[in-house]
Amino acid sequence: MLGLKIGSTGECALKVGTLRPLASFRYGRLIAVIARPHSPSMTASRQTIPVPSTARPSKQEIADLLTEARARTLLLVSGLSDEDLHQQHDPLMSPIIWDIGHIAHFEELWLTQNLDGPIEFSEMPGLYNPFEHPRATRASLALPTLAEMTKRLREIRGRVLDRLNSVEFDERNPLLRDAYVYHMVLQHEYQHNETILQTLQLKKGKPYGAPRQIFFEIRAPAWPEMVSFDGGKISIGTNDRSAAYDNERAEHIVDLPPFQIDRYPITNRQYLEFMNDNGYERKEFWSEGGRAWQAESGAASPKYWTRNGDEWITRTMDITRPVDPTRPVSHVCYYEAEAFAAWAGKRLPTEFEWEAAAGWNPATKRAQVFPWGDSPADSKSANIDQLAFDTAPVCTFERNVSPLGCYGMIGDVWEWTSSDFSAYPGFQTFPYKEYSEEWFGPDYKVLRGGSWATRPAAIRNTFRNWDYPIRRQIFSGFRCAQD
Ligand code: AVJ
Ligand code: FE
Repeated sequence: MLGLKIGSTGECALKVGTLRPLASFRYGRLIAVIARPHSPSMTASRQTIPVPSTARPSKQEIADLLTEARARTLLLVSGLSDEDLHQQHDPLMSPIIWDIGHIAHFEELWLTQNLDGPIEFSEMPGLYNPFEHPRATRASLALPTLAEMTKRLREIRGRVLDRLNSVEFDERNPLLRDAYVYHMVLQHEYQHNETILQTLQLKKGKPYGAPRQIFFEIRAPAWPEMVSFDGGKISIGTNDRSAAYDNERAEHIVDLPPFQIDRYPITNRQYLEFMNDNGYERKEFWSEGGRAWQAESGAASPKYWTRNGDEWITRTMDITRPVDPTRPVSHVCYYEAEAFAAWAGKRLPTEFEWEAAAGWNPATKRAQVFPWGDSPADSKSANIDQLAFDTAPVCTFERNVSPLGCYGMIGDVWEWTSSDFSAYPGFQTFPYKEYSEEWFGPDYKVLRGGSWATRPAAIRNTFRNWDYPIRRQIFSGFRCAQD
């Protein structure tokens, strides 16, 4: 019998507002990270970002990861009232309490029921089944109070850990091989954390008091320039079956013509040049879809920007300040990115060009998992893992550079690409069609690279996110390419 340190009766679930140090992760409010020029450094003990250490983690590691994921979810919502949690802050988003319940029931579905016999995703309890209730209607559901929900979370987690104790990692079962299903459930909680953060940025009433632990210093602006890719055959996607999603497979060779791509994401300074040059008014830069979006939204600046005299100010959670020219532009939709690129005489990269720029290593003739190599992100690698609750000036992280010389491809802002979300050759749904397959098609554009709100184990060079081209409540920016 394997004695999990985390109790199997449910005391694993942390109380909202309290954080206990974990066996292998040191997380908590004490840890602060202050970025210094070109070497973000810690003011407290070294921070270990929780990602599975091996393809085949031990049961203890899995339990620790589950505990840590829950502690983070609860940290994000710890200052919120029941009203904050139940309110529909925006028609695009669920009430936060719904995300929390959905996290728990998704976990129950995959880590208890499913391990005792195959289930369908559609067996998710009605209340928390995303397909039965569109986001805009979820506030009218009979959702429990936080106290009731916390109890529910604890009960489910207790059963999950009990089941983990007795599970046999049968390598012939693709769900259990390399603990895939555990990695999937962890990534699901991480992804809903980012969704919750989008809601918190949209929050009605008093702005969200973000529990910030990472702060950045003002930095000299990056000189915008492009780097060249010579063209040739590169590998796209992965065959990994321990953590990657079905839409990242199969690994395949793509022959890319030469192209150039921006060394940095587009900064607010560059975006302001576009705006000051009447970029929003000059129809020649806008596609048909872009014009329709402009007509419908009336937008003429990134979301969360407001004009104050002759200055632009922006709000990030509870901080309102002048737009920082050195940070990447964020909260722009695909059409805004497309129009900027047209104004600059450029275009958006395809997702293959993006992936080549992020990870292709011409010296080894292979694709790296991350821009800096194959080792997972830590707090020195990139602006990632939420606790900055903000973007960082584009040259804060010296290590966050790819073999081609592109900075900031992981973290800070998701980057729009020109690619539709579609299946790779040989695609096979695994383990449920509602994750990827249902969304393939021309309605969605692919975004790459994760944002500051993404947890490290939910991002890698091959990871593909997707959204409608009109969406900009997501933490989205872009960089440009050209032939
Ligand atoms: C990959 C971010 C588009 O939020 O719709 C969460 C992630 N899938 N629960 C989404 C997801 C199932 C998904 N995105
Ligand atoms: Fe989900």
